[in-house]
Amino acid sequence: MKRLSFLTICLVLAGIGVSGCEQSARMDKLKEGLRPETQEQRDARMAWWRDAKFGMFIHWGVYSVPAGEWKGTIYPGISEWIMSHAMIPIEEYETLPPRFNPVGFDAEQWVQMAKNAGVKYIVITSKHHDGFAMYDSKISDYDIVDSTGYGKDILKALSRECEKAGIRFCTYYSILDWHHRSQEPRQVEIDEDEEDNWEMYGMNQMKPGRKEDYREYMKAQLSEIISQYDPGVLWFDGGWVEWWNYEDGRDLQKYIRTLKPDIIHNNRIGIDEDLNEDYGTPEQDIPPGGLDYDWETCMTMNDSWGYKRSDSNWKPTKVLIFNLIDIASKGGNFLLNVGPTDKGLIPEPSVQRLKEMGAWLKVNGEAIYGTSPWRKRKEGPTDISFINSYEGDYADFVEPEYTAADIAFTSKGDTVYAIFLHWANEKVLVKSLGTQSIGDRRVESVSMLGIDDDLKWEQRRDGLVVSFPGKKPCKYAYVIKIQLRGE
Ligand code: H79
Repeated sequence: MKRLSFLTICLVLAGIGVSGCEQSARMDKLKEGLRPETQEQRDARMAWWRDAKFGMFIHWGVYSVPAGEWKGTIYPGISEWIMSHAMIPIEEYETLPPRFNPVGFDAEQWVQMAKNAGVKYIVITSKHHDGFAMYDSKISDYDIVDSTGYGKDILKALSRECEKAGIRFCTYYSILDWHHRSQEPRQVEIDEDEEDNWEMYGMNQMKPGRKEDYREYMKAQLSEIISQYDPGVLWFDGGWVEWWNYEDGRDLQKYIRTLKPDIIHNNRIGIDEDLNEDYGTPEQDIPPGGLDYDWETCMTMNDSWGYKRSDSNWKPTKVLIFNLIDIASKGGNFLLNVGPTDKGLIPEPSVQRLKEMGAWLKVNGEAIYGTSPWRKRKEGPTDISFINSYEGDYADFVEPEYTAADIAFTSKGDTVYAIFLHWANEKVLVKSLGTQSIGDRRVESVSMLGIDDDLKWEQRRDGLVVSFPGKKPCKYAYVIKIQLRGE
């Protein structure tokens, strides 16, 4: 007893709580870092984000005007990189803002659409790599209020609507900046056979002696963003350039934390390999086994982040819903992107998919929001992740042949959610819930989300046998909720 309490005290002093090595490694990093924060404080700060599970990314800027085309050429790749792909000089790119007039933009409508889709937070580009600010920046004229005919601050409108709707408003900010005069494209040999010459703009250069200037500029803009729109998350990007180093990342981190102590920021602030950032950001990818720290997969619905007129490679709704399930079963968040047009409209295929995801979540949200991975991530022969790594054209996509033996799991306290990837017409066997697998833990009740009456069941050694109801409560995937007896 004495030894146990001594151990407990040590753990508390070390600030690592109960769950071992990985926490301990993180705490060491935190102790070295700038935020003197215990695990409990961190948990409290991250709580809303961890529970949220599903967010909407919005890539909107003046690149929605060319929408992937420049001087009659459709450029391959993501549309918000058109300045890089078409190697557009700053002065030429500056002709875009006057042409940007999103008369169809309706903040209330966008936020209602997000709400109905079941997203809990929105991350919008306040400034992408092209350097154009989508809010009224006082320290620059290169923004939506000062250089477009439209002249209205869309971040202001959206942040207000989000607050009304109970959705967390968050902002993306690019460290890399193709417009700021401190930087210039890298002089690289142009390979005409390459689809894009990423390095020229993607790895741009800082002019000698100009970095301090730019760091001040970034800080001033971030201070405006934080004070005016109170973002829950700062989603950094583009900190991969050579001129941005660890110290710069740390300094910026300290700065934003001073302005808003409970702010959350992603791992692209430029302090990679260091765990003193809040979460990882796998892009267009779902890690096969999840990650042992907080993470969020960001993904496009077609192939481009910004609106691209020629891009019709839309993922089927089912793929998006399965991705959300897969991610939840691995303990991550899903940040799903939309790219509005230069008229301020969200493309119809995106609207349609969000609506269907919302309908699914209305019935099954309980198995996603606020859940944690269960002791088993999945059972059954077909890997739900198969479709996540599909890189072909979705017109040719053949979905794997799922059966009612294919199940993903999430959990909340003594409740287990078995998410079936296929409908069953009669009885199913959930092997992972047999006494052989979960020992003494007994099942107390079994129901299906969206169906009123409890289901018939029997817990055997080899599994939990459940009789499916006579009718489907929704499309795509079906959740059996299993209440285990508390300990
Ligand atoms: O905002 C969206 C994209 O515009 C941006 N991030 C998402 C959220 C982005 N997506 N892909 N990329 C950026 C790819 C960039 C790749 C490269 Fe590089 C940049 C190739 C060369 C420079 C970084 C450094 C990756 C490889 C070397």
